Amino acid sequence: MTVPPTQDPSSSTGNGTDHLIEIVNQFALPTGEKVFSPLGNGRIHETYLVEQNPPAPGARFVLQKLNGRVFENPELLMHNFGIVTFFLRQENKKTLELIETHSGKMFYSLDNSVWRMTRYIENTVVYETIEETSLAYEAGKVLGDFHETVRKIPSSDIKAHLRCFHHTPFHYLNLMKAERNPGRTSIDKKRTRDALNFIDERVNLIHSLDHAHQKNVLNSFPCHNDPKLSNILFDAGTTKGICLIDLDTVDIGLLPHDFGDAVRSICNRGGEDETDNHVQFDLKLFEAFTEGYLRIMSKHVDSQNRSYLFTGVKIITLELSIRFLTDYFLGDIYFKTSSPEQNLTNALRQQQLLSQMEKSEEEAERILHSSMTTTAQA
Ligand code: GN1
Ligand code: MG
Repeated sequence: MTVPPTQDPSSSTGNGTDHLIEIVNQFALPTGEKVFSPLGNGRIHETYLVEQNPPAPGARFVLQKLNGRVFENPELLMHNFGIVTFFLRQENKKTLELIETHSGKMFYSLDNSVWRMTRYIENTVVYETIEETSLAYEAGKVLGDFHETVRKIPSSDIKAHLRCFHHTPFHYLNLMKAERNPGRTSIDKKRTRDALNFIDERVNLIHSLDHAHQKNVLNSFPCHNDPKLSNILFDAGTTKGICLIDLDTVDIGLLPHDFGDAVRSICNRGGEDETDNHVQFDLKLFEAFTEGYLRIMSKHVDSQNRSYLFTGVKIITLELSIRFLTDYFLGDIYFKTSSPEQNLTNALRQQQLLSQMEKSEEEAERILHSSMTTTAQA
């Protein structure tokens, strides 16, 4: 399923988007009337497509209101955004292009909100789910290309701005607190008990990557930290992978987390949401993604990182289930939701996905082994 680039554009002269005009006017854009429309299905930010009216070639932009609850430090976030996009451009890789404000700032602050503008990348699509292995292969190349470039950035150039973003034990602790002190009155006792039991049975997994990191078994480097399928752009004509978007989570991180998050979303043919089809972890998509990724990155994936790749896949799936469930208990304060049960259902869907991953683990490890060997020889 693709997400259309525009949905019912509303004119800047009406339809409840008037407040956006003042914001858009802060950015160094061509003059003239603009139309706005909601863009994409991100769970965190408000995102709009801004188009020139009448349309003009190359005059489409993406306006985002950053979620200040999630991203408390926009200066550091935008610093990382600047460094990463600079490095990518230097290596002739496609990436997001920032539109500065008239006063040369990277974002505009208004009433405790932060707004940021980038150029819309034309002739591209994003997918919520895929079936074709060729797309999974392309997605693997996109993440591989990204890692290959950002690993050259000195870690000290990247500013830590995400608190414990992929520290799974931290999320587990938050879940325990939320369960004891929920923010909603009506709780589905049966389904939450099942979900909690599932998590409790996997406490070792929760701590596994953290332990490895503490023992310096896994080195950290600049990561995307949210390379899910819908954060990857594909060429609308050729379906070649273009680049990763949504760079707000760029921070120092662990390779197995990025690898895992991409696999979690790309290889689930059922999709992430309660309204989607049945969860289905697809080893053919896994094989294609892995091949695309390792074709570029195998020379940089040491034996330690290699041995934790599938752990990364499982842990990020469990972690997202923990985060959805926590948000359910807290009353849907973090993720955008469109129904009261969505967070709980989505938590259970990630658990179904993890169960399938566990059943496929032996085969997945075999694929990783053979892909490492063939790509190293290529
Ligand atoms: C959020 O912003 P978006 O929709 O790309 C979330 C990710 C989750 C993802 C699940 C900052 O990503 O961590 O994996 O939803 N981003 C943040 O769909 O929390
Ligand atoms: Mg995001």
